Amino acid sequence: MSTEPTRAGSNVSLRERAYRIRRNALLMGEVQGQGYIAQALGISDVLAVSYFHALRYKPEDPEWEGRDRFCLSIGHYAIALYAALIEAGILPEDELTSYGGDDSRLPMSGMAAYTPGMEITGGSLGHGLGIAVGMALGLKRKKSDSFVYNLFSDGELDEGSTWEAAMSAGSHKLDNLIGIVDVNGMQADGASRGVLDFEPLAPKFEAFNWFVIRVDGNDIDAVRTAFDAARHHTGSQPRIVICDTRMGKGVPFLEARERNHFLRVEPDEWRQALAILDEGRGR
Ligand SMILES: Cc1ncc(C[n+]2csc(CCOP(=O)(O)OP(=O)(O)O)c2C)c(N)n1
Ligand SMILES: [Mg+2]
Repeated sequence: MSTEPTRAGSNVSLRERAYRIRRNALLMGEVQGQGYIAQALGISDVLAVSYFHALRYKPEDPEWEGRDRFCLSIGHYAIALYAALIEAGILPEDELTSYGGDDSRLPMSGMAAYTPGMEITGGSLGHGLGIAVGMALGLKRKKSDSFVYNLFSDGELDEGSTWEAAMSAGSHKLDNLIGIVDVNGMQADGASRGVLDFEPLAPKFEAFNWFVIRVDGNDIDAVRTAFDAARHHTGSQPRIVICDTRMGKGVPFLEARERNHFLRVEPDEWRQALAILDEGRGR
């Protein structure tokens, strides 16, 4: 088997990819009438860079040994990952309408056993980084040059297990591990900083021997540059890209919602949201 990396299509812009990921997420959300839509819209730019710039994978062979692993620590962000996996050609587009249904491969909380391309099962917050540390250690022992990416949320910064994993990664000098934290400023109980104030965040990871970059997670060029810097950093240390994102990004009336952890969207609003996205396509 070829060990050449394969990325799905290269002649489509990252902005267009992000638009299509957002669109897929809205179409899935519409099936259920509600869901973790604001997070999906917020993280789409990061997912576009991940799947169409950074990650090495073969869409037709999601378990290809030479792939980079993309771990989704946050089970409830599954809708966002499905949207990206569909765009990447790892999941078929026509499965989108099964989202959240009985016997669907696309359950509302991510399950590795159900979904091609879903590396880990999330749901209980704070475990993804620890699993990613184990994967990164294992890959190193096998002399693999694959990277492990782990996307986790600012709510997961409240979990002690996240910090145990962070210290472990720094101690083991895991230069094949790239953390991505979505600092959208919100959690189920309201503003993140009102629950536990994790700022200043960068120095905390630096203290655990991580190479840290902080970026506007909705500035696609900045995210791409940050991902490149993280991957090509030459220090023997894990890397983290802290992404400040805006929930609901791309659909202003959803951005403006206050209780946005689990959004209920009225039937006519889905079409309005899609029309707004179409208007801003590629911008
Ligand atoms: C260990 C654990 N504690 C509590 C929960 C319940 N829970 C689900 S999502 C969530 C909010 C987590 O924060 P974040 O992921 O930042 O929320 P978002 O940005 O999606 O609003 C909580 C507390 C859980 N899933 N796991
Ligand atoms: Mg959050």
